[in-house]
Amino acid sequence: LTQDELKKIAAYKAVEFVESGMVLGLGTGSTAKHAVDRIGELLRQGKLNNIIGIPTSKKTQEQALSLGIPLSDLDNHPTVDLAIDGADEVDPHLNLVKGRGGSLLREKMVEGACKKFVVIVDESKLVKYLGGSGLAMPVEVVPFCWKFTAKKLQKLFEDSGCVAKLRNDCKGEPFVTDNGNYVVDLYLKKDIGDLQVASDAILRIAGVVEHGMFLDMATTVIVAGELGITIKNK
Ligand code: DER
Repeated sequence: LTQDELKKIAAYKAVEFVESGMVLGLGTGSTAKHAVDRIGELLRQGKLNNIIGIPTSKKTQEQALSLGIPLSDLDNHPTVDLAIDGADEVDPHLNLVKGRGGSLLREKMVEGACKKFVVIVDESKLVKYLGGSGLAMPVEVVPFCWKFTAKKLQKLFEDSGCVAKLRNDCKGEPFVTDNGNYVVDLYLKKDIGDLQVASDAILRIAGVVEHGMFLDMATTVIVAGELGITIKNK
């Protein structure tokens, strides 16, 4: 099975949790895309109705619009019944790294407002500790003096061999989020220890808007692997 087929399997499994009448958080990324497509298909077939989608990015908003999924936002629906989204890393306690697609702020707002947050991943996303994949740990920062903020972030985790890099787009310009901010990616060589302490320290830096660690937020993680589907509950 290809990685994308595994992502689709996890996504379709998660959509089985969707009931008519729900207010749904619609995730962002290549795995969540399958879930949104599936929801659109079930709506079209009449197997689901009265769904209201709360998108976690402009990209997902466009996808949902093209599928005819009715949309709203957190101002009108401050409580969300269920959110389905992917993740970049999942640790054994169901803590996540998200945001390599750059949508972490809106994702964290929506997923922080939901009763159930179902995460969908292929098995390659499982890590022993957050940052353990050696891939980016995203932090959304204001563009104003981003170098100043990046230096503070790098210093914060210098014991973990942290390197902070501004994320650029394909044209070599700074990547700009849906909210008009920049993303500084942290590359860690070692475990950063207590995640809540790390999270609080990051958020104390004035130029930081939000970070990509989603701690104690996932209620269920659906993992699609070569040997089948594993469902992990909080
Ligand atoms: O950027 C994000 O937050 C995405 O949801 C990411 O965490 C998962 O993206 P993927 O499903 O394309 O791997």
